[in-house]
Amino acid sequence: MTISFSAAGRVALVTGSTRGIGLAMARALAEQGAIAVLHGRNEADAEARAAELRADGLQAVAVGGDLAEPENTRALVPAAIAKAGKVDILINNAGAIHRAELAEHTEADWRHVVEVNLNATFLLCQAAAGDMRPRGWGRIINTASIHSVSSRPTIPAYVSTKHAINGLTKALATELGSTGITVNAIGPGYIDTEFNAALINNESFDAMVKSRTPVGRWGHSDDMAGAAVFLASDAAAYVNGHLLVVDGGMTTALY
Ligand code: GCO
Repeated sequence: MTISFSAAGRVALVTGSTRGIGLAMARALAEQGAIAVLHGRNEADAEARAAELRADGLQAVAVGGDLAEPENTRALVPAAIAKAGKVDILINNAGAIHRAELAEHTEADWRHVVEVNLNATFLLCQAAAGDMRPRGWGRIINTASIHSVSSRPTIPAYVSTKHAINGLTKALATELGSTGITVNAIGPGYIDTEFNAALINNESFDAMVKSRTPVGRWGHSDDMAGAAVFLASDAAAYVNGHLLVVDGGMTTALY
């Protein structure tokens, strides 16, 4: 048997893929032969990134919509199918975070993070699985976090939703496994994207990340791409319900 990591002939919808981890994953899947469906809150931004991929000889189209609004979320898989014909691979990467101590963590902030990180993921899994099912093949990859298994102060909504993503991944993996659809999660460690600018610019946090991560540095978006290509491939057909932590060893290290 030849092991294949190819995504040729597949359509991969990656939410939140105008930059950072989502863009790195979408590009990597396109490099493996997939049609990448890029997504951003603003469709024009996603289209600009898609044009860059196409200029590099890759296949890419764009969809848009703020996933804080359920009607946008519900429209996303149909929009991807309209542009690319189907969805074989769904990567739920779009995420929100609110950093504030409990007393200042407003109900609106809590609900926004829950909507984008958890509710939208559920709705997209439901819609994409409905499209994958008749073909008997599908890959759903949810973006979890090291905070799916741990925590830190000031991000209660984020930590709660990331733990829930781990649960949702397992729940759907058990339900869909017999249909040819696998459901897994990737748990990034501390990655040096714009999303974490506030942490990167905080000298003591930056030093903590470097000293507590066995590989000695922040992760890069490209560090997440290999895990995505693997989980999206035929080679990962028997990997189901797994949380693949990609954190340079941070959650393993207790000094
Ligand atoms: C924060 C969070 C995240 C982490 C992520 C790791 O910014 O407060 O810790 O953004 O980088 O949870 O996956």
